[in-house]
Amino acid sequence: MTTLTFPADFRWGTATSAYQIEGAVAEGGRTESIWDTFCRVPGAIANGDDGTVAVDHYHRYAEDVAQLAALGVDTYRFSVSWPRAIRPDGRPNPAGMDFYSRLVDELLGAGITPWLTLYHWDLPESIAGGWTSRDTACLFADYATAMHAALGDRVRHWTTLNEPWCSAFLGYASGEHAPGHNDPASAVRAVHHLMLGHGLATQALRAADPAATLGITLNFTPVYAADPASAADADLVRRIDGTSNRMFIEPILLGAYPADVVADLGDLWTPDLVADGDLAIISTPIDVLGVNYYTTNVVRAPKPGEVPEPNVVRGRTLASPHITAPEAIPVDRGLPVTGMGWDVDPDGLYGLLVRLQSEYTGSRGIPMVITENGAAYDDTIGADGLVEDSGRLDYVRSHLAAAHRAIAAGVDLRGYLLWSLVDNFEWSHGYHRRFGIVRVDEQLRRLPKASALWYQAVAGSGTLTL
Ligand code: IFM
Repeated sequence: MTTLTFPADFRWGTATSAYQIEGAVAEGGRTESIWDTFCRVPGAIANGDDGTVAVDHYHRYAEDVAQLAALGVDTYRFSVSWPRAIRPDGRPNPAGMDFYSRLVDELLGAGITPWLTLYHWDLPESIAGGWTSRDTACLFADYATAMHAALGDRVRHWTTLNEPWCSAFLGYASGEHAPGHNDPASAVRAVHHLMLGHGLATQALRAADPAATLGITLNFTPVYAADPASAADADLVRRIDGTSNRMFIEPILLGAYPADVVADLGDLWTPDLVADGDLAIISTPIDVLGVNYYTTNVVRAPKPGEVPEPNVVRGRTLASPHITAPEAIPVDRGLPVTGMGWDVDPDGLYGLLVRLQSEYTGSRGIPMVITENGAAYDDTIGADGLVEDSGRLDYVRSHLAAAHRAIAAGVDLRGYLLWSLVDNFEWSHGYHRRFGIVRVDEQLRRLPKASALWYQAVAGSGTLTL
């Protein structure tokens, strides 16, 4: 048996997002988000599920904070629903602000640090053009300012965006996420306007509160060549890594979009897209980089005559979200997979953290926090009523061991926020993909799983036993 000890000030927590847990979509003056409307598109969401009730966190937030307190974690990452907090006319919605104020007070009362994400995909439906419109970036900064005015006296950790790759490419290219568009040109515009929104919001928050901890959460998916000696495979990796990973971190930390990605995008990258001064705004210094990691991919080029599988969503053939590498063929490595069908690859997390530290964050003195990591598995309930989720527990244990290895190798990693506290609405997969360490049953009762009891011991001791 080996026991790994994490740094004494390492942050332990869990994460959720508003649309996935809150429900109460028509209460307290909340207006519709793009996810409310997208969920009504026939076939968009498995089983016709939606976030109308979700896990009713809006009404049960105190119970959920009690679950966090029982876990003994010190940090909770949640997101604010923009259409709950801000009215279509741009003014704050008092009932919405009051909900988040009560949530923050409940957390602080339990000794838990609130880690607030401003945007986890539920854009107000009332914003014309969504992220294809440059104006949305300015509205996002106004929203950040309003949230800070309401909560800045108690919230010290602010994340602008969660996973802008998903917002842009799943929302506007593959159509798998709201608003469900299939237009690569719109996806590219969305990338830049999301990045600009991040920069403008960071500037607004910094001006309001120079001492706050500001950052962004990016989802990184390392990609490897099936044949390291193949130039064609290597070029696919370059292109996919470009649009999945480098296109988001480089404007923020290096102040420029990767030139090869811009070249690959060709006419999709229109001359009017980036205005003078945009990259200076986008690269406004941040204090922490949020890293979401779930899996890695291996790809190969098609053999002569081989036709790649089309990317089919809801019966329609779409442009691949990897719009610069639609011919990439995923390779099965025979690794264990989660309930999402994602390869379990903890070494990928280690490699990612080391790469981020050496290529991007280390020289700039920016620490990282894992703001999401976790796994969906089918739950089976034992005779004693406990969910023995050994698959999830093993997943988290192996990834924590990889994180520890990265710290030992010199990576400045400051925390781990497990996705997710509770089972919730897993976007186009609906409710049957369960990521929670606390089960939510049909009556919306909360029941800690075996992984929760285990995580409580890990977080409480700051040690991991292998
Ligand atoms: O549930 C999502 C979350 O909203 C964003 N990151 C990935 C999770 C699992 O798919």
